[in-house]
Amino acid sequence: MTYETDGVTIELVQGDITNQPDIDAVVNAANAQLRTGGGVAGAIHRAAGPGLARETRPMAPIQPGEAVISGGHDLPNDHVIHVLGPVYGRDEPSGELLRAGYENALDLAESNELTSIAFPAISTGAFGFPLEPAAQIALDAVLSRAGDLECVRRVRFVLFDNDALETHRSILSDLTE
Ligand code: AR6
Repeated sequence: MTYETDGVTIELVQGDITNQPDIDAVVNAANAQLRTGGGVAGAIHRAAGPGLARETRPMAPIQPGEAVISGGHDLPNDHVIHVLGPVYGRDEPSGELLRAGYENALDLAESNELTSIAFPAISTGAFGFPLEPAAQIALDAVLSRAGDLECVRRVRFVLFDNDALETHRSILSDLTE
């Protein structure tokens, strides 16, 4: 599914965040130490190679809602934007922190003059944020920011399974009707 607003195309796809070769920056659902881990962080660090952790070590730790940018190393992307999402039920207010993560990632893409960015569903795995409210926050954050974006022209959500894709699809339809 694609949706265009203010010259920005929002794309929803099912796939793997490490296999998005046509995108300038992929977003990592990071841990505070910016190390490898499970889920997205494990996949990104495996695909990027050890140079990624070497580069990110001096930038750690980061706080919930914060974003930092690195090179893409062996990934097909020039950059990785590392976002620490909130742990649901621990980092409060979790909705505001999740929104800040998306906004800060978009700001970093803008300040680095990138034209495309791909997000996974931050915090919805190990960090336990329920998928529906997380998708609502993520999509609303991007839709609300679209009018302010000058460089970013494509925002892709890469959803790991069909359930996550369908949830995002239905929420994007509701938000834009
Ligand atoms: N591509 C796209 N989406 C994926 C992929 C992938 N390769 N792998 C998993 N997902 P998570 P979090 C989905 O746990 O909740 C790590 O251990 C997954 O189905 O990666 O922010 C870090 O080290 C889920 O919907 O991120 C942190 O400690 C979503 O991506 C912690 O987990 C996010 O799942 C971060 O937890």
